[in-house]
Amino acid sequence: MVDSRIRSITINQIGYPINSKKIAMFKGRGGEYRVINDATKEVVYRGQAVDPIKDEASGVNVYTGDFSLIEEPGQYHIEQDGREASGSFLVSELPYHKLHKGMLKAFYYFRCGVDLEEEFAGDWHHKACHLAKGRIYQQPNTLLDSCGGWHDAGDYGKYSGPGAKAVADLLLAYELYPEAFSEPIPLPETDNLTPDVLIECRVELEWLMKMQEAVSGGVFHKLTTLQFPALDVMPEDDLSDVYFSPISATATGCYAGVMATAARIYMPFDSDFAEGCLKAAIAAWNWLEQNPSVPGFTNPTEMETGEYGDEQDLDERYWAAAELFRSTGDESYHRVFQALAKESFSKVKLGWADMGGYGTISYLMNGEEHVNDNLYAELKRKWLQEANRLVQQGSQDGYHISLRTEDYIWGSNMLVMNNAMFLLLAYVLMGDPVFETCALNHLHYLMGRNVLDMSYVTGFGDHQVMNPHHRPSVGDDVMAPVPGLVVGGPNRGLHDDYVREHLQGKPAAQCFVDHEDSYSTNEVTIYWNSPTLFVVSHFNR
Ligand code: G3I
Ligand code: 9MR
Ligand code: ZN
Repeated sequence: MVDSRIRSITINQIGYPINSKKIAMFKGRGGEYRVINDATKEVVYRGQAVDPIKDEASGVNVYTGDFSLIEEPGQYHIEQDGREASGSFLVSELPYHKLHKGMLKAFYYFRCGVDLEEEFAGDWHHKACHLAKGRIYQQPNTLLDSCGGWHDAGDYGKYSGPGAKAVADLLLAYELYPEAFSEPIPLPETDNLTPDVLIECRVELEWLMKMQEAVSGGVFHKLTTLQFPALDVMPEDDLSDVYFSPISATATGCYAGVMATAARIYMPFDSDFAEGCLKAAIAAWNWLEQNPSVPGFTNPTEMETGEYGDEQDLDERYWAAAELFRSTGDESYHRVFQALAKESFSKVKLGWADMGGYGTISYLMNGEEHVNDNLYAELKRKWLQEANRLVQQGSQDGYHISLRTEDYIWGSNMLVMNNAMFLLLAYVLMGDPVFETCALNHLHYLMGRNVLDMSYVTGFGDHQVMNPHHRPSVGDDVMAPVPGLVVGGPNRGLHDDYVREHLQGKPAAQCFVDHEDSYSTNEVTIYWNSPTLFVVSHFNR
């Protein structure tokens, strides 16, 4: 049952792994609390909520109650005299098993160009959408196949760079944590040989291949209608012409990066496909070499859909060089990578606009003995420095996450989950459990341990998002939204009319509303789901 009240004792609404730190947050007041076993109604633990932090981002005082001593699997809740009890949560070996499957299944729901059949999509089935050919914006008489892939978000646009970021997260999750994906979802194509995550990523990769201009190797920045359709339009009813926008260097760099990654990952499963990915990556790389300095993408005048503007393309080139080197061992990519590493752009970010972190981690994953050891040491030092900064930030935050007040921007939940992913990569490099614990705190925030007591994932948690800005969820006749979707989260910029009218003056972390009109706080995207799936994968093994 979904509860609409905001409770002041907040927890991860799914639960806690047995061997992890288990902490609840108490808003406004500390003191004695009790943990109750739901089944037996017995008090299994008494503790004190202590150490208040005056939390600027949330605008409240937050006390913590640590009940890590509970190690008996079960379903529990927390009570404190004089206020409403917390929600119920699970303590178990692998509490995020269902969440993990749901988050991977979410990508299936984002699929474009195929029937989502009832057998797999349940209540959220719908007919195939966006089957028509797309027009090249600069040559409107040329029509090309544009079918397939995933919708980007609550709209039906398909954007190359963000699509590549999402696939990169999933492939990295699979590369590091294959055991997390051992069980089929299942998907229509499940064959019990290829992991479902690779089946699902291939849907996007095959669409991305259609975004590459055959003659030049450059990649169209995006494929969208000129305007967004109305909010209640189902995908199969969105029949306006779609356009391939002009090529961009950022899209081409991302494409080269993700195709080179795929070439490596798919080789054991389908060598023809893997070789095709490598060819595609090299063709994109050649375009980049021939176009060393390109202005950032801006929407052509009549196009009002997402811009994904990004002036800096060196980070995408850096990622591409790293992946091409890693997948081929060819020193020429290594030389370019080393040269790009001297340029000034962030080497430690994982956003759709900032792909430098993917280049760095790819290089580090070669192992010290296979690369330039000075550069290896320098990049590793940078990674650890940033990870330590995040831990430090988390220790000062009322809800134990690494966002500062100014970080509550559009898609703040991407920062939450990117930072968690970043910390887990630091844990892979260093083995220091501090990074793992801090990463898990970010998942606890996402799943309800936050000032709004809100699970920011549809379909999961007892106080979950119910009204995302997501056209299929608005346009269908089903009460519940499509499950497994991560929404953008609090955005202090108040970037849409609904929040401008209702949330003036709120603290940053409270600038969120579960209303379908609030696209700047309550939309969903593939690249907010993807780092979350990475993080949940780590904890699902
Ligand atoms: O980076 C700056 C930061 O330096 C500054 O302090 C802060 C202050 O607001 O702004 C930051 O920039 C923000 C940027 O996202 C960061 O990624 C912008 O304000 C913010 O407007 C921008 O929002 C983007 C939004 O499109 C509007 O362009 C989101 O990241 C991006 O996820 C979102 O993407 C849309 C697509 O266009 C269309 N499809 C749906 C999708 C999700 O809403
Ligand atoms: O639905 C659109 C969403 O996907 C975008 O992220 C957002 C910002 O570009 O725009 C939304 O579309 C709105 C448009 O910008 C303004 N009029 C209302 C639209 C939502 O119904
Ligand atoms: Zn579609």
